Amino acid sequence: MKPDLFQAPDYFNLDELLTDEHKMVRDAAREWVKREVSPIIEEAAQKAEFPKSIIGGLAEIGAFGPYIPEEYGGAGLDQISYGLIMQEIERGDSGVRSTASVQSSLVMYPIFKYGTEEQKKKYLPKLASGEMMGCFGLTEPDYGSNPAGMVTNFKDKGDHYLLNGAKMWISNAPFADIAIVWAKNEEGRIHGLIVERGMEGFSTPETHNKWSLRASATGELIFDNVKVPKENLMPNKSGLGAPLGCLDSARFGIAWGAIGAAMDCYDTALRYSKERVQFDKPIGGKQLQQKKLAEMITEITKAQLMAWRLGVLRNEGKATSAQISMAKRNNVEMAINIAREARQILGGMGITGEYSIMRHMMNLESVITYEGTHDIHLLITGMDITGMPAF
Ligand code: TGC
Ligand code: FAD
Repeated sequence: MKPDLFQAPDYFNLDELLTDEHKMVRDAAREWVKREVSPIIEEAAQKAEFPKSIIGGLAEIGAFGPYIPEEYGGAGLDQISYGLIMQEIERGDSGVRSTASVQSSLVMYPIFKYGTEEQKKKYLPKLASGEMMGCFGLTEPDYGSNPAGMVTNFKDKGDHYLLNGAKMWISNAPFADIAIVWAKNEEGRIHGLIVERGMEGFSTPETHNKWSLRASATGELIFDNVKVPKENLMPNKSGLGAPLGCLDSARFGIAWGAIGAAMDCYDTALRYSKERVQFDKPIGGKQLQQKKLAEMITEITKAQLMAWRLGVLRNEGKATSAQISMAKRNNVEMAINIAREARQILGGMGITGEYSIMRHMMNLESVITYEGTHDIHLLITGMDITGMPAF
């Protein structure tokens, strides 16, 4: 892969909207990605291996629980810092950002919000340091967009719960130490359970042959009469709103992360267009290529503004789930369109691993599907403005 020469676009001087702390956090993440992710990510993706060596670095830049209070090992940062960290990591690779998103928003967040004090003390500091890794099991083979229909269930057996069922498409599952599992009790009410690797009857087979998110490990969670201690149930919220509340946090991170992937594709294509000569001139001097590049920077700038405003609203506790859905949907579509256009600017070189664009493009096919598909987020906006669910 070519050396990482990334220069972040900031067409509307958005840095002026950031505090010194935001910039410090962002720059630390940016430098770390250049130093530790860019040199190894192409090979990891080609080999379809999650690069475990980066776990310690992710913890050091505050990517595990950026907004979890310091007393539980988190970085105690605000939502914009969280977004900026996700942006920088996804600039490197969506799969690496996935690992951080899952750990922060889908594992640490539910324990912090819905767990007992004992659960917080037991798990959060180790999750923040990367000593322990987690995954989040909501999706099932027959219930993806419609998680309310889940069949994974647990029964009260007096001194423990007995858990049965299966989850699929679970990021980090193959190596996670714990799984946040959403399952129905005997009354059909959804609860979150903390399932630990090593519990008898719990297995995590890896999903192979992915053309997307190849540097992220994906797997199933199988529960065959797993005895879960009663103290592993998170008691402070139940119902579908509990997992969906975690998704709000993760979708917010993706709205920022997708900008990172788009910025990397744009920056790569811009540089290439100035260097690549055809018909005796750099292709960047041709109107057709300028149209592509000008539209890219326009769309990136709009997405940056939306993400920043959403961050302000989230810091004030005012962002709605529907606003988060709109930002996730818009920014991921923006990124995937930019990746497709940027790849064309590189011609044949665009399909090789010499450049990051094709990897981003394939990764974004997962990002536009997980955490709610593109269609589901449109229907969430539709429901919000009309008051009528059309799912
Ligand atoms: P509905 O009846 O609308 O809602 C049920 C209850 O949930 C509440 N609620 C929310 N709460 C918090 N945040 C949200 N975003 C919420 N959306 C809804 C709602 O108020 C209600 O509460 P209550 O108290 O009245 O019971 O539910 P529905 O069954 O009609 O479904 C709505 C729909 C389709 C929007 C929802 O099911 C959905 O979002 N589906 C998409 C599923 C999804 O996103 N799955 C993601 C799996 S995790 C993943 O992909 C991780 S990838 C990680 C990575 O690698 O980065
Ligand atoms: P389906 O729900 O079957 O949807 C198929 C198509 O039908 C889509 O185009 C969808 O938009 C459309 N559709 C569905 N319902 C409607 C409707 N009502 N109206 C119109 N169109 C509709 N899940 C987890 O729980 N944890 C994870 O860590 C996780 N990681 C993932 C990692 C990867 C790489 C991938 C690919 C997925 C991951 N997922 C995870 C699962 C992901 O959230 C689901 O794939 C996603 O929610 C869609 O579910 P599905 O694949 O079953 O598609």
